[in-house]
Amino acid sequence: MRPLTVGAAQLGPIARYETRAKVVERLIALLHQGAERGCEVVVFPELALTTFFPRWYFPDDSPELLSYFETEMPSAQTQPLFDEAKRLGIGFHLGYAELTPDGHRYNTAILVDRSGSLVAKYRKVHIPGHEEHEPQRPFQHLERRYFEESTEGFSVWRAFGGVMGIALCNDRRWPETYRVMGLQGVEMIFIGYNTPLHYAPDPVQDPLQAFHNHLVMQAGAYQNGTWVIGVAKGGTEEGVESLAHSAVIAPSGQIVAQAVTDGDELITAQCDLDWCSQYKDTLFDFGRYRRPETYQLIGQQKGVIPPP
Ligand code: CDT
Repeated sequence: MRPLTVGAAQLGPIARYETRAKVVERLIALLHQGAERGCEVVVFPELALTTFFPRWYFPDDSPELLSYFETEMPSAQTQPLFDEAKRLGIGFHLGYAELTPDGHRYNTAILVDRSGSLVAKYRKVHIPGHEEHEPQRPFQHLERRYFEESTEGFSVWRAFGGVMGIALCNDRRWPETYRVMGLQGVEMIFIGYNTPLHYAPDPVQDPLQAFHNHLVMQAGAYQNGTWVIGVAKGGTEEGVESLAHSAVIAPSGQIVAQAVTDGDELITAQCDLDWCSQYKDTLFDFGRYRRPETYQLIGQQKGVIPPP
């Protein structure tokens, strides 16, 4: 047994003008619940410090747009979270909007260990949505305007007694995300998400959001023999309904804990990292059964090229 007690700290809505201080108070309250339940790591969602601002169009130099980005981590406003986590001896995963000193903007997540040291930084690879203002939509999804696609790809890190990986929201829908980490021996993947229930390009998908959410994460977990911790910012935020359904998923693909509200809620599970090898060493023994020479198109080709 290599047990790791994990808390998935789902967040309810964050209002447009809610201060960082107020949000950090909410995160610390969830950390305290985590401490009471013996958590070693608490997982906060994507863009956990602010409202999901890509729903609005802002000109590039808008002060409000810039106000949603962090220029340092920790900052004066987020330091209390780092301090309290360290005092409690709990590690955490946190998603936020990052503005680098040379002006690059990424949708980022970090992993901090139980001693308060930064273990990992991940910048979102798959950026969904659109680049230009589309006023015919009930709300925007302008991630592609506000964030660059990271070229750094998917890494894994040794932490918490295992091999940890990070992906963010839309990344979870792509099998390559899990497989690239699977090939590096990942044992637990943290995935924060903000998923509006309404998908303007094809609203027929709206009632399937919860199904698709679990479908992709359960498949990714099972096919790579890894734990997946999916954590939402859910509920109705500034009039936009977003998916909750945070879940802890075992290497078998089974959901072992699931949120039952769409607000701030901590779900916990004791995750045996040794469970991974039961899949990695049998049905999904990559070294024995994979046929990469037959998959070359995956690494070489981006879009679909049907036969003539
Ligand atoms: N945050 C994020 O990546 N959300 C997307 C919405 C897709 S629709 C533009 C998701 O895949 O859940």
